Amino acid sequence: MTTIQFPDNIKWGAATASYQIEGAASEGGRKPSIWDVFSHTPGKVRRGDHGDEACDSYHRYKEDVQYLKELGVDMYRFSIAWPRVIPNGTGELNPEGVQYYRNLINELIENDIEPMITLYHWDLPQALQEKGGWESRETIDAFEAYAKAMFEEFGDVVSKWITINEPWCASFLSNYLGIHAPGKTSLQAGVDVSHHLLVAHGRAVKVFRDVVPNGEIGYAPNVGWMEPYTDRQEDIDACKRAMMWQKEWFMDPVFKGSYPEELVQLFKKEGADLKLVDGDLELISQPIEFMGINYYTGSLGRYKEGEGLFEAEEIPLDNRRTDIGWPIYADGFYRVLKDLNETYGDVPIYITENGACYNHEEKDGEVNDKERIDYLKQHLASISRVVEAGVPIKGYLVWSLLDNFEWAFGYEMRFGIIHVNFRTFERTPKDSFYWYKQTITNGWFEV
Ligand code: IFM
Repeated sequence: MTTIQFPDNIKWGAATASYQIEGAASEGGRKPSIWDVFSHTPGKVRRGDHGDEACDSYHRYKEDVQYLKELGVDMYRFSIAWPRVIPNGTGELNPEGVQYYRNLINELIENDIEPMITLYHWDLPQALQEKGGWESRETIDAFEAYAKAMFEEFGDVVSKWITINEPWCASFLSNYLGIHAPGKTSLQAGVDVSHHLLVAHGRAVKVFRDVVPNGEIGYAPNVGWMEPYTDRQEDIDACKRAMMWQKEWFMDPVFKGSYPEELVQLFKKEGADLKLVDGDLELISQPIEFMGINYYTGSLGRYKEGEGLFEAEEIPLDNRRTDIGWPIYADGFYRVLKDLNETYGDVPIYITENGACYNHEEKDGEVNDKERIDYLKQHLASISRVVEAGVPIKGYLVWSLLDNFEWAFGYEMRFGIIHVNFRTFERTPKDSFYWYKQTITNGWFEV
C-alpha cells in the first residue's frame, strides 16, 4: 500500500452549474437562456432532454447543502443563472432571482461551506442572443453590468469568484463545432466569441477591484493534454498546435497580454480574423488571483495530413475510457499542470472541475461506482505529485456534486458523486461520495 497525501491547507470542494441542476426554468421571473431554446430544438440534445426541471435544486438547495455538509467540503462552486437575476440580459434586477442565490449563499455560510461563484456557465439570456449574443460587443457591456450587480449584491459575503467557465466550450464548441448552444458552425463566430468572452472577463475583473477590493477572482478554462506519439518533430508540432487551441489561445492573452501568433495566422488562413480593439489586451491581462483548471481527458497525438484544423490525430493511450467515451489519462493531468506552471509561472491554481462519467444506476439505496473511485484516485494522485513538484494547487473541486443535465448528452451521462433519479429527484450518495468524504477527512488515501 502507498499513501497519497495532501497538504493540510488544500481546500476540498464540489462543483455544479445553474442550468445543469436548478430546473424551475420559468419560475421566479426567470426567462429563457440560449440553452432553453437550444435544448427545446429537436435534434440538438439526446432524447430531447432539457433543463426545465433538471435536478430541481432550485427547490431542493437546502437538501443539497446538507449533502455538502455531510461530505465535509470546504467549498461549493455553483453558477448564477444570468436570466434568473436579469431576465432580459440588461436592465432591472429580478428580486426573486437574487433572493434565491442569497438564500443559497446564506445556507452555505451557516453550514461552514465557502461559496465560490461562477458568473457565466453558458446560460446566456436568450434576449441577448437575439441581439447577436457573444458575437456582439454589446454583450460584453451587458456582462460587465451583470457582474457588477452580482459583486454589489454578494461581494460582502462571497470572496471567491470565477468570471467565465470553459471559454473554449462557450466559443468554439458552441459557435464553430455547433455542438453546444447557440449551435453555430462558423469559425469566424468562434474566434469572435472567444475574444469577446476574454474581454468580458477583463471588464469584470476591473469592476471587481472597486467593488470587492479584498476578493479573489479568476476564470476556469478547460484543458486536455496531448502527448506526442513519437519524438518526431512533426508529432511534437502537431500536439503543440492542438494544445494551443485550448491552452495558449485562452491563457496567453490573460497571462502574457498577447494571442499566439501561429494560431492567429492559422485562423486567418481559414478565413477567420481576430478583431482586436485598442485596449482589449490590457483589459484581458489584468492580474487575477488564481487560475481555475478543468481537466477530464487526454491522449497521444500524431501528425496526420489534413486531419482537422491542426493536422493532429488523437490516439488514446490505451482502451480505458469513461462512459462518455473520453480516454482516461491521469498522467496528462500532472503534465498539463506542470506545463502551465512552467509557462505562466506560479499562478495559484484551483482545480475547478475534475471527475468522471459513469452511468451506474441505484440499486437498493446504493450506487457502486468503483470505476469513478478509481478515476478519482488516479487523478488525485496526479494532484499530489504536482503539489510535491512545487505547483501551487490551492484546491480541488470534484465535478460534480449531482448527476445532472450533461448538455448535448442530456441526462444519459452521469458525472455526480450523488445519484439523481430524474423522475422523483431522489438523491442517493454513491460509493464515490463516501470515498471522497473519507479522503477529505483524512487528507490522504491509500492505493
Ligand atoms: O458538465 C460539464 C460542465 O458543465 C463543464 N465542464 C465539463 C463537464 C463535463 O462535461
